[in-house]
Amino acid sequence: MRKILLAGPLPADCIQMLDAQFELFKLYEADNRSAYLLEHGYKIEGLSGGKVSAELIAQLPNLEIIANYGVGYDNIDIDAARARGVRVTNTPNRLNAAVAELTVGLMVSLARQIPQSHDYVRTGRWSTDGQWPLTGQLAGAKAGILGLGRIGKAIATRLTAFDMEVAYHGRTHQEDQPYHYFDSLLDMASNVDWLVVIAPGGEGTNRIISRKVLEALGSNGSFVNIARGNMVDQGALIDLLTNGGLRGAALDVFDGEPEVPQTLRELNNVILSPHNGSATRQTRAQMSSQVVENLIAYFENGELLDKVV
Ligand code: NAP
Ligand code: 8YV
Repeated sequence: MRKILLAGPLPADCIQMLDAQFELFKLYEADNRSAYLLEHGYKIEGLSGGKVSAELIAQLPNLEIIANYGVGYDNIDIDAARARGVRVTNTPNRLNAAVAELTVGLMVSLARQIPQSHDYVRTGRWSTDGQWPLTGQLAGAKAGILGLGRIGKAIATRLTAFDMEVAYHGRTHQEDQPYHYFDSLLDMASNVDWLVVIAPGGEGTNRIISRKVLEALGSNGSFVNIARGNMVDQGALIDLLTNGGLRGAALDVFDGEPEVPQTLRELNNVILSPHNGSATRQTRAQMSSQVVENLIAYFENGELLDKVV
């Protein structure tokens, strides 16, 4: 049996499927990580789960493949994997609908103040304090998507169905797409009502949403991050949300999550979600199978179903 290291916990169904096919080594259960790696590291041929640093890869001399649980792979030192000839796979596509659905849900919640007005009814204030104030809406507004990839496109079709005008920014103008392309993120931010971030995290996009970009979105603008927390200047985001420089924000991801700054948690013009983009029973079951399928295909035929490198 091939030997697979679980560097971090995975969902129970994924572990169960892996356990039926491979011999598993659970690094996250080890009392002494270094001793565990000294004892078992040389046997390991595959890896899934957790953070995969260059240091960890160096401790696994026979590692051939990392099958990431997730489409984003900023948890893996890709350069170190590539340098060692270690292959990497991820879980694209099967989560597109779930992530796009949550994005739209957060946007509707922010525009229509659903959580706040829900509390208003629940706490009995409707009958004493009167009608809830008027809110904004999505229909008729302009959305700019940073990252019109697999998930970005699923978001775009949904926002179009909500009668929004959709534009996008990325490094490439995708001529086959019906949406307006901005070659500058700053220009896009100045021209839309909603800025939606769904490009990959990692070093290449660190703080790509700078204070300048958020200021360009402006006081009538709403910011949505469903990608990665490190992509945003979170301090600037909080400042602008606090002083009226932005209308609001809907956030599924945070810099330093699961810690979320108290000032952000206390604002009324935000909708906060605990990195739930793909977190439906159906999608997570699909992602679990995808991890296992990637490892089996590689070890049986040398095939990379969802190749990163
Ligand atoms: P994808 O298909 O690779 O799309 C990524 C898009 O981002 C592409 O359109 C790409 O276009 C653009 N992009 C890449 N680097 C860029 C840069 N430096 N500047 C501007 N645009 C850039 O990826 P996906 O499957 O849609 O997933 C996107 C990301 O969503 C993942 O990497 C992950 O971080 C995040 N995610 C979050 C959740 C959640 O639970 N919240 C769930 C799943 C995924 P160009 O190549 O033309 O630039
Ligand atoms: C997480 C995600 O991977 O796929 C991604 O990039 O952000 C999510 O689906 C998921 O939380 C698993 O940890």
